Amino acid sequence: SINFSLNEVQREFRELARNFSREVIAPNAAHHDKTGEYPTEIIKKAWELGLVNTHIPQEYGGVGLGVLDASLVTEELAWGCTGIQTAIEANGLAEAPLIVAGNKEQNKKYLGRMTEEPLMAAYCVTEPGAGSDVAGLSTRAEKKGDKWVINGQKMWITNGGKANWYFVLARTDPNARPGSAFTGFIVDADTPGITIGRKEINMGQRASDTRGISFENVVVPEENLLGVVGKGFKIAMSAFDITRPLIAAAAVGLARRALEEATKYSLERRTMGKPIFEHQSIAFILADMAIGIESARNTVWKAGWMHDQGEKNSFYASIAKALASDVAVNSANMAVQVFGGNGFNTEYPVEKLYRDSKIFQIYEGTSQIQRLIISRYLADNIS
Ligand code: CO8
Ligand code: FAD
Repeated sequence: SINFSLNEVQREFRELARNFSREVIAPNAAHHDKTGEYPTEIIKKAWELGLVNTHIPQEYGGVGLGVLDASLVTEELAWGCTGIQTAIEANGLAEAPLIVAGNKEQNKKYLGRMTEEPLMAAYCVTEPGAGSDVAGLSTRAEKKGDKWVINGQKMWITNGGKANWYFVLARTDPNARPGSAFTGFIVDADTPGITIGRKEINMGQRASDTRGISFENVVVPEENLLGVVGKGFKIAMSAFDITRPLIAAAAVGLARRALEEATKYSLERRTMGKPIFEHQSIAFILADMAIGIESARNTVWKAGWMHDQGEKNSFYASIAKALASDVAVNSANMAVQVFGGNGFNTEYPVEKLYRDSKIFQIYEGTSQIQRLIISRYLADNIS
């Protein structure tokens, strides 16, 4: 049976996140955008309410939300500020490989501590020389005795300077095909040999902490190897099955904010003797935004629901991510248009939404990469 209604627990979680976003995130968003200051206090409060690390299973002290349920929380947090939400969600991304492949001891140690203290974590895959082309990574890990030694550089790592530990993907076999050449490791951030770069100054989502990180002879114990040697590429990809629907949920949250701001403004601002809402070309912009938001949310829910049913959802996760990112960028762009000159000005909220929206088409796999995954699936599933 198909059912679009939320149960009581889902409604409660959404309400909790909505109120927190309205009362705590949104009023502070402009400050963190202007200063680039990391929203430590806000994250701490969100953590106390159970709005951070939502995927951690209950056996490790977490709330154990599925992807669909988590998407309800993410959309609300993103409504308030996607910079702050990205900092929060990066924890979920770092934790996903452990949820996919971690053993009990690893999960107890590294997921467990996230539920005991408001700590951050980071997912380190991208490098200066390879982002879309994960198979082209050059960071390597070599076995020396009963330890692994990691050398290489990572780039654009969200929470890079704030993390307590990292998920790191490194090449362990120079010759094997991607599916067997890489291994995932959990690396404590205070391990000698790790150097954290400066905070990058980005176009948007400026509350979030993005950095390069270099690894020089970083020694990692065997017990921090995730899953099986050589299977890291698949672990890293499987993490995206969980997190791409959530990135898409965040894009929906941003688009919804843009629509709400634009609708409100269009009912107040008057030209040619009437509110601009009464000019059909403005009203139809709002209608198009609503069409995009409703359809994107449906793809988010479907991709999340499939994952929660134990089905492989990569195709649907990429559809949700590609669609919602485009909807976010278009909606923010159109909100600026509806605001006219005020839309271009930092005293009004929509220019930030426009700057913040662009990254959705880039991180967690660019819009081109989502289309690559979608089109490959079509070719592989021809009847
Ligand atoms: N699940 C399991 N296995 C998979 C999956 C999957 N989803 N996808 C591929 N594989 C397997 C394949 O089956 C194959 O296995 P085998 O070798 O045994 O046949 C192996 O992995 C290699 O797969 P491909 O042949 O498809 O590999 P390609 O080199 O052709 O490339 C992609 C695949 C899809 C292009 C891949 O490289 C990709 O996804 N690139 C994009 C990278 C990306 O998304 N990076 C994001 C980094 S994180 C980030 O941006 C976070 C930002 C925000 C953080 C805060 C908010 C959360
Ligand atoms: P490239 O891969 O060099 O791509 C350049 C252009 O070419 C893009 O338009 C791309 O779509 C296109 N292109 C590339 N290959 C193909 C192809 N085969 N077919 C068609 N078009 C193609 N990474 C992490 O590991 N962890 C993080 O926490 C993280 N956070 C990030 C936060 C921010 C703010 C940013 C900017 C990036 C973050 N990233 C993170 C990295 C992000 O995932 C990559 O930037 C992204 O995957 C693109 O890689 P690239 O920048 O190397 O671009």
